[in-house]
Amino acid sequence: MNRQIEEIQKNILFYETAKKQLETYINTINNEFEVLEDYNPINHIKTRIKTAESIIDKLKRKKLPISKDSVEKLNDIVGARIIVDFIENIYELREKIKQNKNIIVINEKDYIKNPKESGYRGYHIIVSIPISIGGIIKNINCEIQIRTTAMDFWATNEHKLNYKSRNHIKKYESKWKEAAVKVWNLDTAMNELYLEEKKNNKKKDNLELSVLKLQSLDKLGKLKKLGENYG
Ligand code: 0O2
Repeated sequence: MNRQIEEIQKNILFYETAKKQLETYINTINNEFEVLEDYNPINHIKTRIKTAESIIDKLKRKKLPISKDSVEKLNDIVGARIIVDFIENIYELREKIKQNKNIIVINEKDYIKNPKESGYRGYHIIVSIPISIGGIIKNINCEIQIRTTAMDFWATNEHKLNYKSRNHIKKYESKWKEAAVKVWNLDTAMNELYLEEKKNNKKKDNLELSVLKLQSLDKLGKLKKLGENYG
């Protein structure tokens, strides 16, 4: 086991650097929302590098041999989780990520429209980040998970008690699914309110814009009159 862990740790510098890059890109997007938009949907951001034990667990679950090659096939050694307020924000954020020229999107999985059998919901984006160390360039795939606070509430609890638990008990699976449906109902109700607010704000913005336009036209008219008087 120790030798396998050593092997994995040789690559750690690449993963550490990719994690820093990913953090920079995500923070830029966060600042973009903060400065350029009226509303920042990002609640919080977490980044992590998968532990060697968790990597080995995953390889076993996927029935892959425990080797450097298999590890390099995993897309989520470096991961970021972004928690947003409402379902709609997930898709707004996805657009921002795709617009960012530094981020190369490899794959997307919409577990919101197609939830997992367990009831899990979230939006996963696999991105590739080229990292150059000691003359070697490696494209490191990283996983960005986007969830609402409600989805994260369910997933975090389920992860602790069920998903990773050695005492995983089948009879509780339906209870977790039921809880996931309840969380989803709450999430969609909140999302409807968000969409309503967004619509109202747009109307208000349009109205304010029209008033501003009228004011400018009025000023122009007055200026024109002044010009005529001097002409
Ligand atoms: P951890 O401990 O969270 O890191 P792939 O071969 O790439 O298609 P993979 O890598 O299993 O398959 O990707 P998938 O299924 O798209 O996403 C896996 C990650 O999503 C998990 O990572 C979890 O973080 C999360 N996830 C998926 N299903 C569930 C679920 O039923 N419950 C919870 N709580 N989380 C889930 P890891 O590495 O399995 O675990």
